[in-house]
Amino acid sequence: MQRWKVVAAAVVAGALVAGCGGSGAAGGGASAGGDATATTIIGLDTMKFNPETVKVKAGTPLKITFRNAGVIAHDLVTEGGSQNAKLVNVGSNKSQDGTFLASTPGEYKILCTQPGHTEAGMVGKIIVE
Ligand SMILES: [Cu+2]
Repeated sequence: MQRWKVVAAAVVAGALVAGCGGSGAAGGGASAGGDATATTIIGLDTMKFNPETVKVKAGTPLKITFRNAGVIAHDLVTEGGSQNAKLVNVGSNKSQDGTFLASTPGEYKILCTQPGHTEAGMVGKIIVE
């Protein structure tokens, strides 16, 4: 039992390191108004996503790294894409990766589905061009 826990912790640590390397290499997520294929979105206890808007070209998979910079749990769920990110119950200072893909230009919602958060304004959008 103890041994299993150690192995599991090592796997998680490895995944985190790999995740950091991946997003660093892809970069570009923060470039002003540019198209992104990988981006990091921060969740805040002020019921905001930062950034609130992300752009991507139609048919281009968008890798989203969602990092919770708050104290309470947050989600990042996209809607309407042919592939949606569903990152739920991300704890304080944790991050999760997901992929959004849409082939039809338009605006797609990003929601935090924790109780009351969408209603409190914890929404964003992906503009598919
Ligand atoms: Cu939230």
